[in-house]
Amino acid sequence: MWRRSLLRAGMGSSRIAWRTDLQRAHRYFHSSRPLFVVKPFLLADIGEGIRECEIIQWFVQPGAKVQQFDNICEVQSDKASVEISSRYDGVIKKLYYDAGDMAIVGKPLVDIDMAEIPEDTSELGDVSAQQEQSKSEPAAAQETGSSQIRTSSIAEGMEAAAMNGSGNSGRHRSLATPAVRRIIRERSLDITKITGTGKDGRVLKEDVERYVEEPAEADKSSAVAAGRPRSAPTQSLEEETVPLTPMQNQMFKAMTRSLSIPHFLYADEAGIDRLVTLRNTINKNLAQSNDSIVKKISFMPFFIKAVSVALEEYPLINCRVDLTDESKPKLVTRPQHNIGIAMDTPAGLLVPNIKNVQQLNILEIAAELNRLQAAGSTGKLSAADLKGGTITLSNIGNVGGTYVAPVIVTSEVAIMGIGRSKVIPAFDDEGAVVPKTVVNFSWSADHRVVDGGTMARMACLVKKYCEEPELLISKLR
Ligand code: CO6
Repeated sequence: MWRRSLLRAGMGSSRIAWRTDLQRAHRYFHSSRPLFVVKPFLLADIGEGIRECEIIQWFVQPGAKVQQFDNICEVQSDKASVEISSRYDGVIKKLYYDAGDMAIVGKPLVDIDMAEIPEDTSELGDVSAQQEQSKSEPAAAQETGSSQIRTSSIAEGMEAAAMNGSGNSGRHRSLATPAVRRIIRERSLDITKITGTGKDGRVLKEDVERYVEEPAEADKSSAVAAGRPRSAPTQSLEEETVPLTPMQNQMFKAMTRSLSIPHFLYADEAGIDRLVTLRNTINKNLAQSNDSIVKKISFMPFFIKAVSVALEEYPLINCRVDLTDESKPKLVTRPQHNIGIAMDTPAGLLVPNIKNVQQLNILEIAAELNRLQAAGSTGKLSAADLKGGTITLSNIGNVGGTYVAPVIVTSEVAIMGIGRSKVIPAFDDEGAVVPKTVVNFSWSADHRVVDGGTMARMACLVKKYCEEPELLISKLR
């Protein structure tokens, strides 16, 4: 999904440049081959200012023969996963990284020996053949003589990985199609721990699903890293060191950057009985309506709209801090209310945003929230869904917990936390005890640019719109 937008953002043009280069290299290759010998193949600039990428997996190992455009490895940056293909024909001499390492843009990825093309290629792992095989699914129809060579070289690759004791650091991970690998990555699983039941041990989608339901004992450590609950108590009392999942790596970097922001927390309680009544009325009607694509709404669309309407009065809370010139910090105002929603997905925390909330009504917000939730739960959020947020809401209420102190990202100046609503005893105007539905709203703001008074006033307005939703509705266009 990210790959598509990355291609649009620049990969496409760099591929074209490579191709022209290639054509030149190809001609040269045939006329003066001995001059090239071993050539380091550098990790090219993949755009968007990306300086390093994680090596997700290698498709080659030392000794493998490659041709131009054969895939060498798959890398993952902050924004996308990309398959890197060879610019040259030759034989891989050296891999500079293990899977899981961070590769630096502009530095060597592999060494390719362009002179060493053996006469009898059947002795080498043929990468193009391996890739062809791993792309075709199901693989049952591979019966030709050449496919036997492929099969053995793939088997060698897997054996080598096993001999390396290769978990994440293996040089050549187990077989799976790119689609299955993506599912594995999104769920932060380790492919080497999943028993593949496809041809030559290929990991199939159903193997992943079976594994998720009943993870093998050996994978307890990756379950720990991904923060999933353990299904059974472990016998081992030894400490383990496990790598961060790709999602944790991103979270680690984003939250480390957030440390540069001096946060303050402001919290209050809102009584939402009228909102509960309004929502019930709307949901009753939606359930009977054939017109609406939304069949039920949660409280979130109201909270989101309340924030957007309040932002009209407090645009500072929708700004970002521009530190391009650190000696002269600036504020960038943003007319769009692209409201980020912290989402608890199978892959971990993701924050897609609903664009231009200022132009949407409650049902339109609900429809977009449903779309993002469905995309989040199936690993289909796009780069566009994740980019461009201007403020975030983090509702922990569906998971549980009354209070939350959320953390701001560097492209925003505030975030709202929402706890689980509950019914408490309260006094009415006559002093009688009555049931009251309350929810805790908390706000973290960047104290470099937002003062407590401004945040409190904005928070009180959001609370008012949630306590008196008729007022919110009166503001809708
Ligand atoms: N109170 C009571 N009930 C709630 C609440 C609250 N706050 N929120 C949801 N729910 C109910 C909701 O009404 C649904 O119940 P029914 O109406 O009976 O169907 C049910 O929980 C499920 O709601 P759902 O989650 O499907 O929809 P909702 O629109 O409320 O929330 C979401 C969407 C994407 C926000 C949510 O699904 C989600 O992923 N929340 C977790 C967000 C998260 O992980 N935040 C932590 C980020 S890290 O902030 C952070 C500082 C740290 C802690």
